[in-house]
Formats: sequence, C-alpha cells, structure tokens
Amino acid sequence: MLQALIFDVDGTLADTERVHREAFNHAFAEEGLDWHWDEPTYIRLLEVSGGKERLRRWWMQQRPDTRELDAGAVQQTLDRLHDIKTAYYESAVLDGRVSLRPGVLELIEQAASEGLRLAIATTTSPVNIAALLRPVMGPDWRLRFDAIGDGSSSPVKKPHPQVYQQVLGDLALPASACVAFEDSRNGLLAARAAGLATVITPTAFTAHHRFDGALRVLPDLDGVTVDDLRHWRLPQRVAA
Ligand code: XBP
Ligand code: MG
Repeated sequence: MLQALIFDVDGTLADTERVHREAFNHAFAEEGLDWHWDEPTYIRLLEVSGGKERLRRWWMQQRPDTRELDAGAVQQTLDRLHDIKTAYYESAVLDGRVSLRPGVLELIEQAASEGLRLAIATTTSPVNIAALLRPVMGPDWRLRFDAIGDGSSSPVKKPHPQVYQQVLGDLALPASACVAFEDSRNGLLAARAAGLATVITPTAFTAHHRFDGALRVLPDLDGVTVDDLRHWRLPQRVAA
C-alpha cells in the first residue's frame, strides 16, 4: 500500500538550476576569478551532484597541476566560493526568483489529506530547502515532512543511494511503500538503487538524460493524483 512520497528538490519541487548557475557565477566574480559557467558548461557539470563536488570537478579541470599538498588551501577556497554562492542563491529564492513547479503543491496537499507521509531527499544544502518552502508552505513547513535528507545529512551524493536509504530509515518504511520524484539521471539512479519506484519530471537541464527504469516520465506533475500513483505502481498485466 502506498504510504509515503519522497521528493527531490532541485529540478523536481522547483526548476532551480538557472538560479544556481547564476549564483555560482556571482561567487566567481566576487572572488575575482575569471571563470564563468555558461549554460552548456553548467549542463555538463550538473552530471556531478553537489555544489562543492561540482566546484572541485571544475577546479581540477582548470588547474590539473594542483599539488596534493595544496589540497587544504584549495578546499578552503572551494568552501568559501560555495558559501558566497549559497548566500546569493538563498537571497534570490527569498526574493521570489524561483517558484514550485506545476502540480507539486497540489500533489503534496492531496497526499497529506489522504494521510500519506511526505519526505525530501536532496543533495542540495539545507538552507536552500528552507528558502524555497518557507514562503509557500509557511514557517512550519518542516512539520509537513516526516523525513528530510539533504547535502549535509547525506554527504555521499547521488547517484549513490545514501540519501534515499537514510530517508527510508527515518520513515521506517520499505521502499515498496513509497514513490520517489526526481528530475535527473543521477537522481533516478539513486532512487532506483534504494529500490524506489520513481516518477521523473525533467527540466531543460536534464531533458537529454536517459530515464530507463522510471515509473513514468512526465513534463511535470500538473494533474497527477495519488490515485494515479497507486495505479501506476500496480504490476502491469502483460497483454494477452
Ligand atoms: C541538485 C544538486 C545540487 C544543486 C546545487 O540537487 O546537485 O548540488 O545543483 O545545490 P537535487 P548546492 O538532489 O535536489 O536535485 O550548491 O547546495 O549543492
Ligand atoms: Mg534534482
């Protein structure tokens, strides 16, 4: 029986990566770096989950001769860049630059009214979740979710299933009682590795990804109901 819905954040609850990209470029400018991530570059870099991990991948591409002994200084620079980026991103979201995708809030409300439990499983930073959900769900938004796994609580990022395994543990539910919602191949791989049926709603940043193994691939969640999810999860009768 379906008991819980588990939502990814970036790309799933909201189409956020345009503002994340802007925030990274702001941080580079603040630090006097002549780096700029255009959209094609960022789409490629999104294959790395986690903003800090993405920065590290970029750094090693730009400065492959970085010596092991400089690793501490490099990490300090990357951490500072990510702090600047996160502050800019949070303020942009609080300024209303990002809104929930179609159908998300309606599905969350309907699931809650039918007694289903709700959870979040994301690689983004916790402050980014609050910035997105507080304005639309109120100051008690966190009370709506029985479990929240994020980039801080699950340091091993998607496509590793750690964040989904942590959330399933916190819910004390088997994967078979839940449905996950994702936007990217990394997210699908992580959810599937945790045994979760997964509905995909790609964005322009992930539309080119392969989603084999998804329960459904939809343009968005507009009009999707809890009964749809129950029906989609039923074993498909093989045509006679
Ligand atoms: C998507 C990510 C995040 C964001 C940037 O997370 O990979 O890293 O791109 O946010 P999700 P941070 O799992 O929600 O799709 O800079 O805070 O990591
Ligand atoms: Mg995502």
